[in-house]
Amino acid sequence: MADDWYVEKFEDNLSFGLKVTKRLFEGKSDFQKVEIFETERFGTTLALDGLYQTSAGDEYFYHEMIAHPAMTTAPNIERVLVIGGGDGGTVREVLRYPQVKFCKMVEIDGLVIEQSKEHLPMIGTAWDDPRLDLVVGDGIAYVKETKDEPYDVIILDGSDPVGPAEGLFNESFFENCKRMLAKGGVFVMQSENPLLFKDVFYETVLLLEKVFGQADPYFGYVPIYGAGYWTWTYCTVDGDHLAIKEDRAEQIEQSCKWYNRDIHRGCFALPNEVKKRLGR
Ligand code: SPD
Repeated sequence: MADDWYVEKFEDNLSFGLKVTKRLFEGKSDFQKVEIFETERFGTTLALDGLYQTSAGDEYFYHEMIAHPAMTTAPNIERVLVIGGGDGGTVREVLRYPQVKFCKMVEIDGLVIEQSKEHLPMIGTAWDDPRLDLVVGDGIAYVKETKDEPYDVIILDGSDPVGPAEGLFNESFFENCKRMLAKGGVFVMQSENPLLFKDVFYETVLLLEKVFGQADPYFGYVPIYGAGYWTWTYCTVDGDHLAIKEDRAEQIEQSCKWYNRDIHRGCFALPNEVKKRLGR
């Protein structure tokens, strides 16, 4: 029997594939195709609409980096909002901080949550945390309509800007997130790969800069995302992405596989081509 490979194709001349040992789930929600399978290299893996999202073996590269630069620098971290993140990895990292009193997660696709709970329990280890308020709903509508108190940190853990995540890369959505931030608050989002999704990356960072006044992309590595090279962008109106609270960071980095204070200080360094295109 021929080997089973899951292949994400980026361009006519570039693709990324993993050898699959077992298909665990395949289904279609109201929003997207959800697939979970076992891979030899990275263990249980989630893909949405044919695009790799996360895997048991490499998820920490992504989840530690989307959470900790914001969580170690925001003046307060009592109230945190996570939009997306249906596999549970981002809220797991947020809820590692005892200072967090309330974390709301708004994920549009209940099927992703249900199947992640079933097949990816090693990623979503905080589902039962009493501080978590899990809502299956539209994050765009939530930030537009909510009368909730402001949040200290807002994290957008969306998928790529196609399908249900398209409206998450948009000015009015960013304006609503800004409005919901407490003083000194931080908004952070995954901002794609500057090599493979060049236009999305630059357009997103420039739009975030327009809305928040400060938008600092930072760089890391996620093995299952094509070329591996990945970014997140840190936005704040009146905060500072390098104002690391040493005690908070020291406490958290002990349980991290990737994030530490050296990574934090280094990851905001901009490659020359990025500096040039962003006019910095
Ligand atoms: N190209 C895939 C980008 C996916 C970003 N979100 C991943 C979700 C992990 N919690």
